[in-house]
Amino acid sequence: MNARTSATGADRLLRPGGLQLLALAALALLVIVAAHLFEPHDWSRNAKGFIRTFHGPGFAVVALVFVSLLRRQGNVRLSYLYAALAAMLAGVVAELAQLAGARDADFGDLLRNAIGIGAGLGLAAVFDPALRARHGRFWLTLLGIATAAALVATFWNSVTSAHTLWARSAALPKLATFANSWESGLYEEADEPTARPIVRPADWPVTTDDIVLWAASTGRWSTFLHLRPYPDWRAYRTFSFVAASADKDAHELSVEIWDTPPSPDQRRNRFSTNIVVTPTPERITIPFEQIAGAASERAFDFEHVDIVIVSRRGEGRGTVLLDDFQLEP
Ligand SMILES: [Ca+2]
Repeated sequence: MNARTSATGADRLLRPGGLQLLALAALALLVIVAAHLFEPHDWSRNAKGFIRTFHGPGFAVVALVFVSLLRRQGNVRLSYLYAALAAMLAGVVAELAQLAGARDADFGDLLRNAIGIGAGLGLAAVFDPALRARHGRFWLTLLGIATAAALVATFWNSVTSAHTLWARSAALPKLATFANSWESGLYEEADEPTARPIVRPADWPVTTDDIVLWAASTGRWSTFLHLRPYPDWRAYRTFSFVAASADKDAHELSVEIWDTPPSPDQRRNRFSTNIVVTPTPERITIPFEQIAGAASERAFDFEHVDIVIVSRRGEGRGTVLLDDFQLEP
């Protein structure tokens, strides 16, 4: 007797036919495209970055689901091949859909997808009884190692990014002290690659930790720090940090604090002030009333503070020390 005709309803669900597979694939594609077009405008930059790290893990799950469905159809190797092709194709369609949307299409994303798909399929293959019966210990071990490497590569960014987000909120009211390696994830966007944490000088006023940020400029208007701070500042009244010239000259710095526009067609509020730093370290304090004064057509949004930028005005070379960015009640 034909096993298919005697299949129970549950069996049929577990062994879907061609039409059901097509319907499931269409549904999966819809979910994947929707996830790619999801762009919450008032999220902080780091939170947006965090959801982007789900590219690899998302496609690992997609590939795992695809291959589990296809494996019930029969041919073992073809199931893996078709699952890989279907998942890659879904990724390409999702990237193309982004061309019309707010987010950018990205070839790097396709590479991350591919590694994620490899991780998902590898995981399925390692535990696949048909493959385990067919291949020897050597190939299974090799597959296991490759799968473990792909899984680490796939989940690494999500884990470190989640840790940075968690540590950043746990560190409040400190915004950046430069003493923790996770903080580098908050200011890595600085366009001057010359900023680096160093051991604090002997006479430094902040003694809660031993590290300050040393930053150099080589030309005009160099950005020393491009900080993506914890965004919700509503419980505080003052923003402050410690700064000093790291050479014998005084330097004029520009401090900018931007909020996030509530929608892409609205402009952000940009607070900007200039300060002079000398070799003697000083705490620069900026009350929120001053920042609120920069608001144009809407109030400054202290719930969604986006970026703090410290840059240098003027020409020529200059080095500064920055430390202990914090909020105060
Ligand atoms: Ca410090």
